[in-house]
Amino acid sequence: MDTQQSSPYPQPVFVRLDYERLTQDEQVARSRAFLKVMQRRRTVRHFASQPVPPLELITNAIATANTAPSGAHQQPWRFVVVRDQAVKHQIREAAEIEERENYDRRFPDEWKLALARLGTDWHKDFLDEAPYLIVVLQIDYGLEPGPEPGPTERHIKHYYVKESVGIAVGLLIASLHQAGLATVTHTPNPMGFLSRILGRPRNEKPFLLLPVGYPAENCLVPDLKRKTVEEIMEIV
Ligand code: IYR
Repeated sequence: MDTQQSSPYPQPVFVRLDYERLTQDEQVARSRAFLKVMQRRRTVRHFASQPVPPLELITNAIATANTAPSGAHQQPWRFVVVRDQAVKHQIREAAEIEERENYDRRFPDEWKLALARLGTDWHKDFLDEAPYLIVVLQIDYGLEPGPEPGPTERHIKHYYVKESVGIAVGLLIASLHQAGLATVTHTPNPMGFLSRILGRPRNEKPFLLLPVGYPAENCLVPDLKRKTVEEIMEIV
């Protein structure tokens, strides 16, 4: 029997890989240059409100995030760019309510101890100050419209949603950084208020909030050191 004919699944379609083989010297040069750029990335919590970076930098970074591998190529992500001052302020007010609760009541001492060297607290001025807030949402399941709205809609299961969105956010941050922009990965949990303020559909869940902009003048960052590659890498 011809199994290909009888498969209940669609046949895959293949195209030739677009790939350019580099010389080893070129590989090493590019690899070192990228490392050098990325080693200068720092999480920034103080932004200049002006100038506003060109929107194309944000669009290109989101297009770069969209190149991430994802479970079954379902690309279970959505990026909402907030640049409206009033909406940013609404987000700040709602985030600070949650963060105040977190720092005052919800975080155990152990967590506050771990955070101490970052110098963070419930105040989130950066949500007003950063010219852009990128709200990253995970799409937990696809929604295919049925013949009529409501219960006839079909749910399509998505796979490895958190892993896929996490990888996409890594690429997003790398793109913004190499374009000369600063970010902070902010998760003012619980983040349901973002769905409400931004009117997101029920299959989208906030994953994180990424304020983006130029660092404030004389911006300070915590004096942190990274682990060395020897500490994190093992060769077997
Ligand atoms: N989301 C809180 C607390 C916080 C938690 C972790 I883990 C951090 O690495 C940094 C902060 C806040 O943004 O303050």
